[in-house]
Amino acid sequence: MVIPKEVIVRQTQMYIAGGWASAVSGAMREIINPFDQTVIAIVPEGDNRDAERAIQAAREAFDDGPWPRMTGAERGRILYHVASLIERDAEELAILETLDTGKTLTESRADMSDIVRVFRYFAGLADKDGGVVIDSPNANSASLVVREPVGVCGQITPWNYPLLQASWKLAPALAAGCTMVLKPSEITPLTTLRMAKIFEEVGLPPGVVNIVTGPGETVGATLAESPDVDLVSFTGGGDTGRKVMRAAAVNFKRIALELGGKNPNIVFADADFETALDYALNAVYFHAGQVCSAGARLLLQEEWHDQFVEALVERVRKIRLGSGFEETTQMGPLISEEHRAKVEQYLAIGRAQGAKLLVGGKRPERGDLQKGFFVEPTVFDDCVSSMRIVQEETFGPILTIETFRTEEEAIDLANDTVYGLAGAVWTRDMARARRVSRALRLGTVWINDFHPYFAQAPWGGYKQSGIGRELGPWGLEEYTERKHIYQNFDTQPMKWFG
Ligand code: TXE
Repeated sequence: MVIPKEVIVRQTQMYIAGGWASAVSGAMREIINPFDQTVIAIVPEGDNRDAERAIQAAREAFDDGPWPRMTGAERGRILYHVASLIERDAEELAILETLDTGKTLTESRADMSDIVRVFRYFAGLADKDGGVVIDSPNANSASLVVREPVGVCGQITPWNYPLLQASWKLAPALAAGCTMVLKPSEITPLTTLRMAKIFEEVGLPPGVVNIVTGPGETVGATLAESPDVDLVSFTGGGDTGRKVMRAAAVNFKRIALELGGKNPNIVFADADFETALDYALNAVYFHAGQVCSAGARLLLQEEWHDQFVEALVERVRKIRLGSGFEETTQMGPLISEEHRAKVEQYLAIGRAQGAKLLVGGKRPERGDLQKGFFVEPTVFDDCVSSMRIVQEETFGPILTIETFRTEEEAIDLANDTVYGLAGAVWTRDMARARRVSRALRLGTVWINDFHPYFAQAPWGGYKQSGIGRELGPWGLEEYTERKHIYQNFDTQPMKWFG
């Protein structure tokens, strides 16, 4: 595929206070295409000073600007406009996302469609909650509970779904009337920066959305710490999540954390064999396994083990690696050299701890893939709960297989991890599906499916997968304060004292 000229960004700037800015330090960072390591753009490498500038812009826009004071319907109208412009520019944004992340263009296009839906959903929700009147303690009074925006939000996003994750945070925060500073991952900022052009085009008041590029340790940490930030929403790894939570304690910020998962995909021997098999592949190898909800743990009922694994491995051998821009490509590279090193470490740990490697487990040999950060899709059989590849998020194309006999055993195995994000149950027995789905300690359970997430449904985890929910009315609630206004209609002295 020939990439249109206008999509190749050579240099871009940050978006602060409604204008384009370089980093205070003047530093720049090269953005690399993970398929061939070419430099696709050069962006400012901001630090705490840039973050502070953006926080002050968001503070002013919140304290004195029009955005929090508009009606929900007015904000909704602007968000509908944002959605239409994303739809208009979807192909350009999808190409940028594939250049920056290596994911297939088909996946990037699907991301853009999801993003449009997210903005439309929150545009529609913006004027739906005008507050409630509650029963008050005496007949001469009235009590009103109203919804107000939390304030200035710090939003920190990862590299696996750069613009999709940004939309999950931006759209509800905007609908609620907040102002914000968003820090995209330092290695995948391009679509988020491009999105700022859309905010400019719709005439969003200056300072409502600010985008600051730069490392987590400076820009991200400043957002988490600053006493001028009222809420921090973070998606990323657990170790960083801990730091964000600690830093947020400075002023008791509201926090929302999405920290990944180690998600069970439970296949009972009464399921639709072909569909369960097909989805098991999609569950784990989509975006090369770099998905927080990746179905990286296949729990297989014993009777089906041999035939299912044989058919699975046959399909895995046929997965076509390549450039995200080739129509035949099914799986792209990993995001970076550093991340591939982490995934390869897990391959070694799996072998050392006695898992049986059935396929993959190494870099591909094909000549045209040598510059990309590829790892072959991998299957480990004979896995047990105590193995690190079963317990820890590898965030790569690694499937582990555990075998169970009974429903109870499947539930125990599935819940035996510190994570609790998502998982699936495959069975034709709907009573069992209901029992198992209720017993799983997960934020999302799919029955006879894997991966559907959409604007109307809450997304977030139990246990160490995070705090809070994104999307749906719950996603809006995260950006909302509730204020109780009590009005006394019978103003007579109380004479309690004196
Ligand atoms: O994530 P980080 P990394 C998991 C996955 C992956 C691991 C590490 O297992 O292998 O995390 O990935 C910013 N204060 N997930 O190191 O560091 C950082 O700049 C504030 C799961 O890339 O968590 C980036 O913008 N912010 C996940 C964002 O945090 C800081 C998706 C996420 O990066 C910071 C990605 C700090 N001190 C990785 N340090 C998911 N839940 O989907 C870094 N950041």
